[in-house]
Amino acid sequence: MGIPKIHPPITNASGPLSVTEEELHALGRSGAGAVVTKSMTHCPREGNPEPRLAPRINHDVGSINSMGLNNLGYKRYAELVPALKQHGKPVIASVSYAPCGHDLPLEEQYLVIAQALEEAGADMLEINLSTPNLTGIPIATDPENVRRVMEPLKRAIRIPMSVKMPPYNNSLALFEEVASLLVELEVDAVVTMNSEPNALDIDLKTRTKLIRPRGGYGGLGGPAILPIALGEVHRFYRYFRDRGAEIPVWGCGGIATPEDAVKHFLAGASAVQVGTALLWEGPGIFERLWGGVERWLREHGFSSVEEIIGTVRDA
Ligand code: RRO
Repeated sequence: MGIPKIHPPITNASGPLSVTEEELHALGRSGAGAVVTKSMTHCPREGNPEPRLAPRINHDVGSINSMGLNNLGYKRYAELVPALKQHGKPVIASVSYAPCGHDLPLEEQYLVIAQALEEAGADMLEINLSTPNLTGIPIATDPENVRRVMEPLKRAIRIPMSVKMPPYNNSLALFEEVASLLVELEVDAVVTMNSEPNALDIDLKTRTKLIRPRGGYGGLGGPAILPIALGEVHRFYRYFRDRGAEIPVWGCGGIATPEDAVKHFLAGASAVQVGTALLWEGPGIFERLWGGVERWLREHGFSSVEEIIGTVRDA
């Protein structure tokens, strides 16, 4: 089964404003090309203690979060899917894992959730292998974990599945290992990147850390990570292209303006996701971003995003 058409090729990133029924319907009504749910787990979760989100850090360069997988639990999201599909755009269910009072192993939790959401009619699954906020070490930092989660899913699930990856900029050997595994596993798309793990910021007036969980460390998102995300997108794009693997790369990280989105497309993204800036601006952001991307394309003599994907030139 092919990937659903995402038009415009701009969606929310899983997490911000995508937890509750109301938030998901607001995304359905917005100019986003798809609705992506908050990462869901086997059990409903309240998430980490507050304060767990610093939405605007250090001159608005980004956000730091340690939400701790606050979500309604997969059964509730499965119930919501049919109504969300009424908005006429793909519903992408983000699937994750957290320990939850029983001993169902990691890969079985992913499988149970994925099967339920497929049955509920989700158009696609985004397998989140990269939350920084459980242990500080994203699951996909270990290629064995990627195999352990994805092999059973590939055997059982018929709808398309993307994988949401952490940044690999500080370990290119690990990147190669994981990228080759994703080719072998024939994933349907790669979403890169999740928030940059283990960031910290400080309020100078009170001399306190901005968030409480995990010693004040959380995932960094927003404009601060744009260049890192572009590096991740381009690296995956080239890796797949050079090996003839037709795996689309969806860019996520640091998009707050139409020009940021255009940079992601030039680096190789065929769709993009918006997290921190969605939090700042609300679901109206999708029309602003897409309007600006269309204007940029027109002004530069292009008639579609497809014409610019991966066309960045060497300096
Ligand atoms: O809920 C979170 O703490 C969280 C998740 Br699941 C994720 O994938 N990325 C992130 O920055 N926060």
